[in-house]
Amino acid sequence: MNRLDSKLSMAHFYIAFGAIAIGGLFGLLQTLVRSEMITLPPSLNYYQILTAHGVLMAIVFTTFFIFGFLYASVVRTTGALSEGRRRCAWIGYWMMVVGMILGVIMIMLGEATVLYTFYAPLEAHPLFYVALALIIVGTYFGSFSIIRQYNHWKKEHTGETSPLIAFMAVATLVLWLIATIGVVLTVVFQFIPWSIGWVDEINIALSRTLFWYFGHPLVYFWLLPAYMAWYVIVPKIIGGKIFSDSLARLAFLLFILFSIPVGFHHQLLEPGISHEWKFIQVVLTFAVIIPSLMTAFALFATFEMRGRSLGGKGLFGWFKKLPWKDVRFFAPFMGMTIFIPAGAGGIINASNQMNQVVHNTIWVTGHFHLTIGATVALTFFGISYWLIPHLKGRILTKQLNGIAIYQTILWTVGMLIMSGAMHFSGLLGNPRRTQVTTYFDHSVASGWGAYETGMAIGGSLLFISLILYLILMVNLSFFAPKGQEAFPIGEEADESLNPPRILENWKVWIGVAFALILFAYTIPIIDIIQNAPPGSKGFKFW
Ligand code: HAS
Repeated sequence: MNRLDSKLSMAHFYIAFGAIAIGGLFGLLQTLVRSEMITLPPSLNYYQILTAHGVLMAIVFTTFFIFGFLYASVVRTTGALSEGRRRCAWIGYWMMVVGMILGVIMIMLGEATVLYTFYAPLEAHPLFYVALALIIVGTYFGSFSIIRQYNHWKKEHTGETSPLIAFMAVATLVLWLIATIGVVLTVVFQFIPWSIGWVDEINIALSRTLFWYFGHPLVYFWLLPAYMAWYVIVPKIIGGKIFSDSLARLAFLLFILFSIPVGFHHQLLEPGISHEWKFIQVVLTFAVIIPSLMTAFALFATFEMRGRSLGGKGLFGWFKKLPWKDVRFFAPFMGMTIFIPAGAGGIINASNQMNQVVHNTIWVTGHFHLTIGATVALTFFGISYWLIPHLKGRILTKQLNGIAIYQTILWTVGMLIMSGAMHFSGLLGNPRRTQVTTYFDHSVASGWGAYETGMAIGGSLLFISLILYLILMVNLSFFAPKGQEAFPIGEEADESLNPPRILENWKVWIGVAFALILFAYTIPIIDIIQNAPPGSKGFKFW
């Protein structure tokens, strides 16, 4: 990659590392406070650091890391960005940085203690919502630059199939662009006027519906870059092949179709939405599981083919042949393994009856620490172990690789302990989004103590792992020996197969996606607006 594009990607990664460092520290503090091992100084309150943790980890770390990775992937496979596209990307970057700084300042001033989902009627300072809007508009500049780059490649290579990873980057951004319509509408037309005081009340059901229209595809915006690495990069690292290029493209397209019209599965316990529409969106939620099952199938196939080609015998002999000592494979593999129980948890959440048991309990917090905090984060760690040295002209030495393996193990074990404790105590009814609750020493609540301690132990291991990770990142950025670390890009097992052209007909897929969205959302949203109860004024508790 040329120097200018490397610089662009690295600028995103530096912010991502800063965010995970501070956000991770807040995460540790939360587990220690909840388990009553420490009390915070009076200048900080639990909900403030909970908000900062959520925003820094789930919004800032992910978005900056993802854009850094998407730029690198597209540039690697379609060539350097033009001057104009690079400028556009930098404009987006600076908007995101300003938005991020503004948002964090508002949180630290105690003016935006609304958690990362900023649910109404909790009200923040208007500048917090402006900060969110800036981050999103910034991503539009970045998306524009990447999509233009892809289109340019397509024009110059008429009739050819685009590089798989560039196609995946564009699919991820198409999903993002359609999804953010919801959050932009609620932030611009509901939250900003309400927080400034231009209107007194907010329609809560509408704001949450628009939020979750965005909120669920948001989780696939986090997941799809991890899938890009699983489908395209991991096969090359293990010396194998991509099982099927067409299957991978189809999986990404199915995410565009099914990840958006499903937001009601986050609102199954909310009033004001009829059961029929919740039922329809639950059915669609089960449809969005299919591309993940396809992914699991394709990955097993890739691993088995490679293991057998190395002489693995019997039903599972191939398993032992995989390169376990290479962190570029080991870290994402741990992410995949954790995604099996994490995905099963998602299926439980999506099942209406079982959602009644787990909703608003710390089970859900356990679910998303296994998905985003483990599956996605471990894959991102795996990516950074080769991408950072690649961009900085350095190499991942054997010694650094060894430390990175320990970092991965610590993160995996820490996350399993912490999330396991969250899942179990959630089943007992332990609520999420609360500091500490004993319900006047109720017998069930007193059993949570052990789980809270488990969370603190898991959280502490995670923090140690995070420190190791940051040390490695500093090393790989500035001190590791100079050299050329590869940017692995896999090839399809059967290269004679050409993916059907329909897979790159974006008009068809975006058209079907909008049809599904209109079907799933039009009537319920009209209903929410027409039959709205009186709106709510804002509340600031902390
Ligand atoms: Fe979720 C809540 C349903 C996936 C993140 N989810 C959340 C929240 C977050 C989140 C952040 O239906 C909380 C939001 C909040 O603050 O309120 N989720 C699902 C479903 C899936 C799912 C059905 N979630 C994710 C992913 C996330 C994520 C991915 C982040 C990246 N989720 C829900 C529901 C709620 C929810 C409800 C609301 C709960 C409530 O009541 O509040 C599915 O996409 C999962 C499908 C996944 C699979 C697994 C496939 C496995 C693969 C690995 C293969 C492994 C290999 C390795 C090859 C079916 C691909 C081999 C290994 C060997 C050992 C051999």
